[in-house]
Amino acid sequence: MKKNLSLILALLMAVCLFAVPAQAAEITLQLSEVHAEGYPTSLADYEFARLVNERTGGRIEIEVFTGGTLYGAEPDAIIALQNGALGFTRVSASPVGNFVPAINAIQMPYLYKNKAHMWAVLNGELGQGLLADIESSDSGLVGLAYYDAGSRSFYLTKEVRTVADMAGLKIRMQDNKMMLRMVELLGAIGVSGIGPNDVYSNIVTKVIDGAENNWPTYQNMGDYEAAKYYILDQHTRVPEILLASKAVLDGLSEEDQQIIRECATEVQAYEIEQWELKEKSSEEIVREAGTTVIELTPEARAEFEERMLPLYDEFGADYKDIIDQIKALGADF
Ligand code: BDP
Repeated sequence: MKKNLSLILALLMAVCLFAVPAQAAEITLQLSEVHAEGYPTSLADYEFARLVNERTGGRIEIEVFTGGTLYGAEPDAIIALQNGALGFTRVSASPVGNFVPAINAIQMPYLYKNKAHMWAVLNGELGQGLLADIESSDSGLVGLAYYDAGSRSFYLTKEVRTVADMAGLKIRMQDNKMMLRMVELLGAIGVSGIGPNDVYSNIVTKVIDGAENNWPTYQNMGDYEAAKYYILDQHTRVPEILLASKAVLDGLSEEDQQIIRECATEVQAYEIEQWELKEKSSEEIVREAGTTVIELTPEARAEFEERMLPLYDEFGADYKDIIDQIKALGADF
C-alpha cells in the first residue's frame, strides 16, 4: 500500500513537472529577411534564432519574418534597425554600402580571384575590421557576421555577349550608388528601388530588361522564367551580412550581447554549407529549364572588367589601402 502511494506521488509529481508551461521569453526581437523559407539565408536566420534562444535559456526569442513580409526593401529594414524598431536583418552587403561606404571595399568588381580568396579576406583581419567599422561608424548598425552569396552575373531578356550589347538596357540594380554607376559605365541604365521579390513582375511588364544576381536568387525568385539569358560575367562577389540594431543591442545585458555575437558567427559555417548545396541545385534547375547561359569570351570578360575600373577611383579612393591589401592577398589563391 505504502509502495503504491509513493508510486502515485511520484507519478503526480512527474505530471506536474511536465504540465509547467515552458518559460515565456522575457525579450522578443524580430528579424527581417527578404528570401523565402528554405533559402540558405532563411535557414541560417532560424538557426541563429534557435541558438540564441537555447543559450539564453529561453529568455530571448527571435521571430524570423521571411519573404520580405516585414520589409520588402532592404534599405527599409536597415533604417528600422537605426530607429530601433527592428532587432535584426539579414541583408546583402550592397545596400549596407549606402549607409557605411567603407563596406564597398569588399564588393568592388572583379576583386577576388575566387571564393576561397573572398573568405580569407572576410574572415581575416581586413574583413573583420570592416565589419567592426559598421559598429564604430555612427550608422546605428552592428555587423554581426558575413554569409555567402556566391557571385553575381547579369540576366536579361536579350542576348548579350559583349559590353556593346548592353547599350540602353534597363537593369535593376541593388540600392547602392556604386552598383548603379557600374551599369552606367557599361552604357546601360540602372534602375533602383525595386525589391528583389518584385524583379520578376518588373521584367514581365517590361519596366526593366533584367537584373543581376547569383544562381540561387535568379532561380528561387523565378526570375529565370522571365529573363532567359544568364550572362556569366561574374562581376561581383557580394557577401550577405547579418545586421543588428545598435540601439536594441545596447539595451541588452553584456552577457546577452556576447551570446548574440557568438551565435551569429557560429552560424556562418552552416550557411556556407547550405549555400553550396543551393548554388548547385539552382544552377541545375536553371540550365535544365533551357536558359541560355552565356560564357563570355576572355576578351569580352576583360572588357566588362575594364569598363568597371573607374569605380575603384570613384568609390574606392578612401579605402585604397584596404583594397590594395585585398588584391595582394589574391596572390595566394
Ligand atoms: C540576393 C541577396 C539579397 C538581396 C538580393 C537583391 O541575398 O539579400 O536583396 O540579392 O538583389 O542575392 O536585392
